[in-house]
Amino acid sequence: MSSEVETKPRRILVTGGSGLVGKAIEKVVADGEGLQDEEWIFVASKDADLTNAADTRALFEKYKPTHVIHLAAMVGGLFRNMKYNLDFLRKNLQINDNVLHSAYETGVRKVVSCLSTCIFPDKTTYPIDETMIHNGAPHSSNFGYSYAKRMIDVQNRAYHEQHGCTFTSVIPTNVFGPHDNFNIEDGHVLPGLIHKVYLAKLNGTPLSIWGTGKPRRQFIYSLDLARLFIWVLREYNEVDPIILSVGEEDEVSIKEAAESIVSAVDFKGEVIFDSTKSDGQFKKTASNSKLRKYLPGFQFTPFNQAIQETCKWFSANYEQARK
Ligand code: NAP
Ligand code: GFB
Repeated sequence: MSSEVETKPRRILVTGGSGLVGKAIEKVVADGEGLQDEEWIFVASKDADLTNAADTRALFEKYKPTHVIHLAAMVGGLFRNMKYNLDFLRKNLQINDNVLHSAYETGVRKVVSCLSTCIFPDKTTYPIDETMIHNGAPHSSNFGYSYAKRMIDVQNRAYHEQHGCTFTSVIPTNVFGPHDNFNIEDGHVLPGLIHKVYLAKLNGTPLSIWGTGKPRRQFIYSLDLARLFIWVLREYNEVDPIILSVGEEDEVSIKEAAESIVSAVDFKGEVIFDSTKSDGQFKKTASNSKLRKYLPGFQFTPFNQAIQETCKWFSANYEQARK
């Protein structure tokens, strides 16, 4: 495992710093995983609209980062993607091109960007691995987001080939945790169900799980992903992406995930399945064997414990949570 040539001090700019993953990295750094000679800067759209090239360049001129963790994106669950594939495509293409080009122009030493396990080909063999990103069309529900994200991998290769840039990317599976987007229409499944079960318990109404509950997902706790991101920033120097996910054996059905939430909040009411709603992709089982080669001993937080912590956070922060 070669680590980047030690060049200190480091000023690390985290785009998308106010979001689910950004807030997790901020907490892990604040809890002591930051190093003496690292300055961490977390930015959001109020600091710069990264769809705007001039705003993006001004942000990089202002902070002059040596390293960038690039999280900023238009993000959403299945149902938001199905509604706005063009917006997901255009906005994410704009954000990614502006961030990567400003990083190159201002001499950033390393950029770690973010793909997703939902961008892989829909018709594929399993488990999915890092070599398969471009082997076919993504699922129709989120083709806009998927193609924009796949281009990050192409851009990284182009900056490396033409300018020798160390621009790489990680491929997280579905992420959840505190500071998620709990909006029921636009958010992802776990925050959506956590919000719905909170209201069902409060109002004595049934919990509605969308779809059949049969699709399968691997879920990674945001705080675990944060620790892995910091490792990638410091130690991983391949241009090729690396999947950051729990193992195939940790894949659960949507129904099982919902049962974990119901038990975490001790919901006793009726649970119904609304099969008029789409199931989306049935599965996107990803292999984490490349990660395991680098970090054989990394411990993921047990799923039920992570669900309990997230439900507790949501209930304690209901007023200010994104919903
Ligand atoms: P999130 O909670 O929705 O946060 C998105 C972040 O991007 C926010 O800080 C937001 O700033 C910022 N942003 C959005 N548009 C922007 C713009 N035009 N200019 C500047 N900043 C902008 O997203 P997340 O779940 O943390 O996702 C972070 C990264 O992980 C994304 O690249 C996403 O594609 C990837 N990912 C997420 C998942 C998942 O399940 N959540 C799975 C795989 C990969 P404001 O708060 O100011 O709007
Ligand atoms: O997290 P999610 O919205 O997106 O999960 P994907 C959708 C699955 O959960 C479908 C079921 O099978 C839904 O029928 N589901 C059940 C629900 N109840 C709910 C609910 O209350 N809310 C939601 N949202 N789903 C996304 C991609 O796919 O994965 C994005 O579209 C992104 O681009 C994300 O990359 C990580 O996991 O299906």
